[in-house]
Amino acid sequence: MDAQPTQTPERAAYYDKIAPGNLAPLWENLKALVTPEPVSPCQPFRWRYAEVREHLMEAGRLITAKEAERRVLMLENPGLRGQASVTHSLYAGLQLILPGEVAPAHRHTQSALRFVIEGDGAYTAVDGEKTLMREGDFVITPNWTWHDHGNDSDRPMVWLDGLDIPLVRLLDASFAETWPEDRQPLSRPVGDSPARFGEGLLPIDWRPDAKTSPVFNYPYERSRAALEKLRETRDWDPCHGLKLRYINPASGDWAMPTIGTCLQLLPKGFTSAPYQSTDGTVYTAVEGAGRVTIGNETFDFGAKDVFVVPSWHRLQFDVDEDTVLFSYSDRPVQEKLDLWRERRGNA
Ligand code: 1HN
Repeated sequence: MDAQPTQTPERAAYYDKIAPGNLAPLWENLKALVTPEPVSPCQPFRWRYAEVREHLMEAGRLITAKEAERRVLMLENPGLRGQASVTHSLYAGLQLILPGEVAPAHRHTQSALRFVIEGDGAYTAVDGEKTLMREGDFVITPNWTWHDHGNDSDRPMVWLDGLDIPLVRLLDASFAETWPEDRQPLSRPVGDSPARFGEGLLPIDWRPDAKTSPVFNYPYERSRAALEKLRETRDWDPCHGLKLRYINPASGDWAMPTIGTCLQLLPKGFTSAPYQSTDGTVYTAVEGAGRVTIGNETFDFGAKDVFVVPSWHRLQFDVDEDTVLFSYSDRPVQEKLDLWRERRGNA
């Protein structure tokens, strides 16, 4: 099982002979293809927000949001440079919209999430409805929905974009269209979706026509309050502290079909038990500070920093303050394919 086949001159000559016919011997590749545990080219990495922010503000002087279509610095995994990938399946970027700017309307088959890092009051419009965004809000652009962003506030707005770009590329399923004008027409008032879908109620005859949650803004104020209330029970998970997943209220499933999103609280002084899972995960801290060990690398992090934990890398937190982490991964996809696994502690 462990030994690779022996290399011989005859075999090498044979491989050369069959190569022009687009043929290759499985037996020379089997061990690398079917590994006993996940082997990922992704590497652990942490981006310090203060450093990326400087580059982003410089980009703000180099190009407008309109010319760029989306003024984003991609967070590329150091093991996947040039592939617009933060993990093998997912993309991350930091997007800047300056006061008065518009990022013009388009739609695509890739699903997107926005997690607001800085600013207050810029909007995104999704299929005819605007939502205003504040720090810590988790906002969804479901696949194939028209979306444009604008900043009518007086401060720069920065958010973390998470998309399933590499996954859609793997499946060769990308379609995109642009709207003829910068802004799409609005057909519903601000607050319409939260009223219809975000209050534990649903319109009587409404049936979902898509897998993505019809709630497209999960305000931080409410998610944070939930965590704060739950801490009273001291029901800390040794690996996760207190961890909640964002759901689609119409199905109870993850809020997005391809990207799983969570918000968790680690109390001041908490050291987590080691944890591994097959879903490479992107994290950003909303509040707090501490250290994260990913595989055999330790990074310190503070609020607004972003870090990536590749598949099956041992993850451990050690925090100095109450720390709130937002995270996203491809876990919904892996679960549906019966591929997702986790390992808790050193078991
Ligand atoms: C996109 O549409 C947005 O709408 C952001 O803000 C990042 C990266 C790749 C492809 C489409 C957005 C994107 C994107």
